[in-house]
Amino acid sequence: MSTRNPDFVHKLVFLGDSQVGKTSLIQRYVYDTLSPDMTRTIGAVLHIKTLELDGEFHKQIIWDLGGEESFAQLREQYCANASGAFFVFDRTNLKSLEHIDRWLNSLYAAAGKVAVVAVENKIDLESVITDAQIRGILEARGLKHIQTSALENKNVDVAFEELVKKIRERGKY
Ligand SMILES: Nc1nc2c(ncn2[C@@H]2O[C@H](COP(=O)(O)OP(=O)(O)OP(=O)(O)O)[C@@H](O)[C@H]2O)c(=O)[nH]1
Ligand SMILES: [Mg+2]
Repeated sequence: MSTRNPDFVHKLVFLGDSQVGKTSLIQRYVYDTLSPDMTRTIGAVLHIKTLELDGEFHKQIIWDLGGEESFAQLREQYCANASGAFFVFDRTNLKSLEHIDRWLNSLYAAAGKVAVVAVENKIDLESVITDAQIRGILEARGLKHIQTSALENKNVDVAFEELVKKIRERGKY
């Protein structure tokens, strides 16, 4: 796969509160591992993975952005020319979903109305958020939602495929 030049290059950013599992999802997707001693992401960390979809090669430049408030300004710079974004929330933490507009507003302000996929992470754990709450918040914002577990490797690759498809569809029209 790496020997062929990509047909497309996408810059993807990971948004969402600290500790929702952004780094874990990326680690799982890119390296198929999960470090037991994961620490908070300081600033921004780059990862690259190529995805083949319908015979086309999509090079994904993946920015893992630390979710802590103190990195807000830095995140804005990394969002500036993003092709798409993941908004990740943690199903054991309602606030991480309720904070959605902070994340989307700063993304859209920096990058314009780019493609977004919402990710409900930690589905291996009991949820404290009802389906109605999730639907209410996400549908009102026109977002599709993927349920993942970085820990158990559930649907992580599906989330990336969804985002690349969404970016690709927008590019066609
Ligand atoms: N049970 C469970 N725990 C998870 C899952 N994904 C991540 N975690 C745990 O959640 C904690 C936070 O994960 P991180 O990936 O560091 O979170 P983050 O969003 O990158 O946090 P910041 O870098 O501070 O923004 C860690 O203890 C992970 O092991 C999951 O799918 N299931
Ligand atoms: Mg992190």
